Amino acid sequence: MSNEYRFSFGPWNISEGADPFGPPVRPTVDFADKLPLYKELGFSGIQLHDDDAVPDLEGKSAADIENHVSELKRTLESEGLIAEFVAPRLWEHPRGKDGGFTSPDPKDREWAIERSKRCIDIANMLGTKMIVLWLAREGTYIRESKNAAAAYQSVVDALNELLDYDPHVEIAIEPKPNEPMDQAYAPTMGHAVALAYQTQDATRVGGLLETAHARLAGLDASDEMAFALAFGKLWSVHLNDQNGLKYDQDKTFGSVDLRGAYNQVRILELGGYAQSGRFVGLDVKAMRTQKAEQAHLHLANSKAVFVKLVEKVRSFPDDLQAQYQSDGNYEGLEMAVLSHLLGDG
Ligand code: XUL
Ligand code: MN
Repeated sequence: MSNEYRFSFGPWNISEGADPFGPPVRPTVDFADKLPLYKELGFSGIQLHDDDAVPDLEGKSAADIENHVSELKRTLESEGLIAEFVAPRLWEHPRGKDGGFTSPDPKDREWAIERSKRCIDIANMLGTKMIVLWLAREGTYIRESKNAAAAYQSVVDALNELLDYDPHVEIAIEPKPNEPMDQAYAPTMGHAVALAYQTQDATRVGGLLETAHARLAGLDASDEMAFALAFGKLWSVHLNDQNGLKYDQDKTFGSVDLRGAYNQVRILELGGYAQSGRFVGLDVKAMRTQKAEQAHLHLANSKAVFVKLVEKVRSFPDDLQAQYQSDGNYEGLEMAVLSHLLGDG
């Protein structure tokens, strides 16, 4: 089994730099023009939303969708790219404005399930079993707007319907505690894994852990990964970084908390993640100040930091750790880790 990691990112990670306070500052890069960058930067996997794969998805017939996806499959193959997963972008559609699966309106709930089934079809056509559910608007702006207990059951019902629809589908839940909602129903990996175990086939529901989302929940990303790993449920990651309990920033991996990044890599190493064949996904944004020609460096840099940290983890002397542990000398262990990261030992 290989010791090597495979890397992926999504086309939205090369963006025009718009934020809630200002419009785009870089020209749009066409989807087709993003694809050659993957190989150039050493990425073999592509993460897709359903409407990244099929633009204007809602207006297309089943036949149109099939034609579009088979052409995309050929294009991805010619670029040497593997589709890691497809994710239904439920949060941008008016029907999903109060959450799809947990909307008080049964028509919205039906729409969310149908759209997710189309997403499974697209994933299958692209040769991947995995869909990712970031339950973006499944939550509340005000507590009184929903019955939270009933809402959790709606999520489980929806998961069951999707598991029924395709006996091979694997569903990875991406937890996030807030943004766009004040309070989300799946804020942590604990919630994602608990939901998985409530479904009719827990073996086919897992999680995707994003660094920034864990940080926003006030949690340690490596512990969140470890929790999923302990139950065989870490099916993907969105590595990035985050400065404090603020808006979701999607910064370059390791750029804020290098020690935290080291610990995420360490836990992936200890959990045999490379050998599992799962992708190391990035979910990073270029700074708005970045020029168009350099608006891919955040991807190259995140991957480079990851690869360097793999070396750091692999070269940390295990016997030293065992010795500090048995001496109960965690101050010593801490300094050994810091020295190692600083290149002194
Ligand atoms: C949202 C987020 C999304 C998902 C993919 O914060 O992380 O990019 O990862 O839709
Ligand atoms: Mn993400």
